[in-house]
Amino acid sequence: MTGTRQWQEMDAAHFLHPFTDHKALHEQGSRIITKAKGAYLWDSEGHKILDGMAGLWCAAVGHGHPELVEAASKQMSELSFYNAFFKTATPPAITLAARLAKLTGGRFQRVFYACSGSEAVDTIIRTMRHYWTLKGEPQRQIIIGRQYGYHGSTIAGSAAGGSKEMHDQAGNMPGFSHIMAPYWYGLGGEMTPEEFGLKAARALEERIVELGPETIAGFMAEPLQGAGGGIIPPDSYWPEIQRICRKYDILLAADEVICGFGRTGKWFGSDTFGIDPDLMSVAKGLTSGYVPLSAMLVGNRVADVLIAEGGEFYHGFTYSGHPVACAVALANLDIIERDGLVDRAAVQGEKLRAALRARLEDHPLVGEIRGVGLVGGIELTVNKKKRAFFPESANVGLRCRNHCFQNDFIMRAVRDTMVFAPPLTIEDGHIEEFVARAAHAIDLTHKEVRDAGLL
Ligand code: PXG
Repeated sequence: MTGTRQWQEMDAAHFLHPFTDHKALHEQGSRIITKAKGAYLWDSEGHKILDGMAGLWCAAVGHGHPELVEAASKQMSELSFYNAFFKTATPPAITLAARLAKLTGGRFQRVFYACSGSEAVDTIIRTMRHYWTLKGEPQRQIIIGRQYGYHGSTIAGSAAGGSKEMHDQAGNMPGFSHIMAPYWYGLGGEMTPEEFGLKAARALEERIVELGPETIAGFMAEPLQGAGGGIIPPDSYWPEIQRICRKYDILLAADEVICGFGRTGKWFGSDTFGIDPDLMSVAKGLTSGYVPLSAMLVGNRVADVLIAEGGEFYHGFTYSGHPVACAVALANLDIIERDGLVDRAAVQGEKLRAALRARLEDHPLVGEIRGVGLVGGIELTVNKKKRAFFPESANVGLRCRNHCFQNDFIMRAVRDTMVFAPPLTIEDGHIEEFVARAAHAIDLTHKEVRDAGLL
C-alpha cells in the first residue's frame, strides 16, 4: 500500500496545487487526506481531523452522505452524461432549474449552469454586458467589485475580485474597478459600524459618479466576504448599496457561492442581508461539493430582456447542466430541506458564537469574534483595545492555522483572521470540540508570538 512518504513524494513531483508556493510546499510535504465522514476528515497517518471549513465552504450536509452517493450512482447508471448544447436537455438539469426557481420565490426564474464558482461569475459578467448591449447601451462595460472581494480565479473572476496579486498575474484586465470593503473591524477607525457601513456603501456612489453611470454595467459583491476574511457588513451597508444601484440603474450581482443554501441561516445571503439582486452566482453548497456544479440565477429584469430580444448567447461549457451533478444537487437540496439545515445553521451558529465568546472574548490575542449562521471569523490582534494588527511579516494567522492543523482541526487564516464555516450538520458535541480546539490553537499561537517578542 502507498504510504504517506510515497504520496508526498509523488505529490511533490507531479501535482501543482492551487494557490500554493510549490517550492515551499515541497520542502514541507502535503498532508494527505484519505477519508471523510460527517464533520471529520482522516489523513494517511490515521489522524481524525475536525473540519471547521466544510471542505472549503462546501459540505453543507457533511461529508460522505450516503444519499448523495446513491443519487450520483443512480444517475451515472442511467445517463452518465449528455450535453445541453444542441436543443437537448436532461431531466435532472431541467428539474433542478425549476427547483431553484421555486426556492428563490419566483425572483429567479432562469438558470444557467457551469461547473465552478469562477465560471458562474464569468457568466454573470458576460450576461451583464450582453444585457446592456441588447438594451442599446453597449458602452456599459465596467464591473465594480471590492477590496477583499473574491470571485474566483478565471481571468474575469479574478479581475472582479480585489486581489492586486491576482490582477497582476492575470494581466490586469480593463473594464473593472474596485471600491473599499465594508470591513469595520479593520478599516472603521473611530466610526461606529453603522456610520462606517454608510461610508463604505457611498464609495460605490462616488465611483459611479467619477466613472460616469453610462459606463457601468453592474456591481458585483458577496453578501458577506468569505475568502476576504469572513467580513460581515454593518447593517447600514446593503440597504444603501441597493439604493445606489437603483438610483443609477446599474445591475446588482450577489455572489452567493459561499452564502447560498443555508450558510448564513437563511437560504441565501441575500435573504439574510435584505438584498434584491438582479443576478446570483451559486456553487459549493449547491452539491455540498460532492461534484462540481455552479449556476448563474437570472432575475426577471435581465431574463426578460435576454429572452425578448433573442439572439445567440455565445457562451457555455461542455458540462453545463451535467446530469450527475444536477442529480446530486437535487438530493442535496432534499436533505437540506428535510433535515431543516437552514434553520439549524442559524441555531447552531448562534450556539457556536456564544461558546466561542464565552471562552475567548477576553483572550489577549482575540480582537473580535463575529459571524452569521455558520460562517464567521476570529480576529487576532496585537492590541485588543485599538483593534491593531500585527505586522504582516509576523504571519500570526498562518501560525495559528498551523497550530490548528497540527492539532487535528481546520480553520482557515485570512491575514490574521481565523475563518470558519463548518458543515451545517454540526451537533452540540462538535461545537464543544470546535471551541476547545480553537482555544488551544489560539493559546499556542499566543505563546509562540510572545516568545518571538511580537507582543
Ligand atoms: N465566488 C466566491 C464568493 C467564492 O468564495 C468563487 C466565487 C470561485 O469558486 P470556484 O469554484 O471557482 O473556486 C469562490 C471560491 C478560500 C477559498 O481559501 C475560497 C474559495 C475558493 C478557494 C479558496 O477561502 N471561494
